Amino acid sequence: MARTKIALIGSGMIGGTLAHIAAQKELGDIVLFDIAEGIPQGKALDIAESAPIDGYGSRLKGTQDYKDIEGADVCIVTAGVPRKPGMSRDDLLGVNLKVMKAVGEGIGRYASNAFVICITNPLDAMVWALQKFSGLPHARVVGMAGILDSARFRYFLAEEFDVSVESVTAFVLGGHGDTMVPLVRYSTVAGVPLPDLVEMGWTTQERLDAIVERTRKGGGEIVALLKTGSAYYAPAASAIQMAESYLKDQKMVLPCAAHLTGQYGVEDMYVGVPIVIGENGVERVVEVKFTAEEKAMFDHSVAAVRELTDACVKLEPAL
Ligand code: TXD
Repeated sequence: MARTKIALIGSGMIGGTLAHIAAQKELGDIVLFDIAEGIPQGKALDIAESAPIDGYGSRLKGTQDYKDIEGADVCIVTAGVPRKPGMSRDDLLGVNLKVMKAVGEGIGRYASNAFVICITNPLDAMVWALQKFSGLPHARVVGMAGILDSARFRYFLAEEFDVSVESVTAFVLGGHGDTMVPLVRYSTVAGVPLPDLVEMGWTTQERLDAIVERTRKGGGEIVALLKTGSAYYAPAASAIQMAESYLKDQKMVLPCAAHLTGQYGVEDMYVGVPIVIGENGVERVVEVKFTAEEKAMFDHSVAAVRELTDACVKLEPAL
């Protein structure tokens, strides 16, 4: 049987962390790709040198050549540039859109059977463009954001209630960014919804609202602390969960940026919704009912994503 191959396109902070986790979990052999010479090779070698100590058999390789991703089963894309001082969101969009073009073409040429997970920001627009540039089916191109956003929400809630993070489930929808929609009604401690917990006196509405707000700004909180970059441990863990659900056909229900074809009233856009990930990629989009207030928040978030995809089309009319 052929060995499973995982290609990491972009070998920066998240890419390197992805390689380390994937190796420790023995998810497959790992190819680190980056345009920066030496970085993917150095990280691959460093992680490979820890294998005798930790005892895993994954093989690692660093490369600047797309040919090396040939036949990959999973591709995880973090390639791009972060926002630098003086750079507008549109500047970032333009630069990373060009990166998605190169990456999409590389994947389309050498790894057209892969399950592709995009992490590059602005996430919902980049995964939408990446799918088009790669030509891969929508069911095999997804974006990572919701797992991270809900993990942050779960962590903050677990701290608030002094319970295990594993007893907390959370439901976060919409685009990745300040307009994301944490759904308190569907978020629970051991099945008990958050509004009930407020009634039971576990917390107050004000404290819950503050936790929702902290979740929305969770990425910025880490950037403000690190100063030189954005989060990478939790984003990498989130993408690995998606890859694992696909490779092991676990059929986990996970909040991800998925292509919508009418669900939630959205056409041809990638937006964060709960999906089932199994051996066929996105096997189902879970469509829940909204209250009027939730629908308004979701629509507002979708409009923000639409603005970004429209900006992509202006820059790349072929999209
Ligand atoms: O929830 C989410 N989706 C996110 C997204 C959470 C956290 C961070 N998020 C975004 O992920 C972040 O805004 C970035 O767009 C990506 C990757 O974050 P990371 O922290 O890993 O960024 P780095 O360390 O700058 O790494 C990016 C690498 C770097 O090594 C570049 O040399 C490389 O991308 N790069 C390229 N590789 C291949 N091909 C091309 N064209 C290319 N351009 C840059």
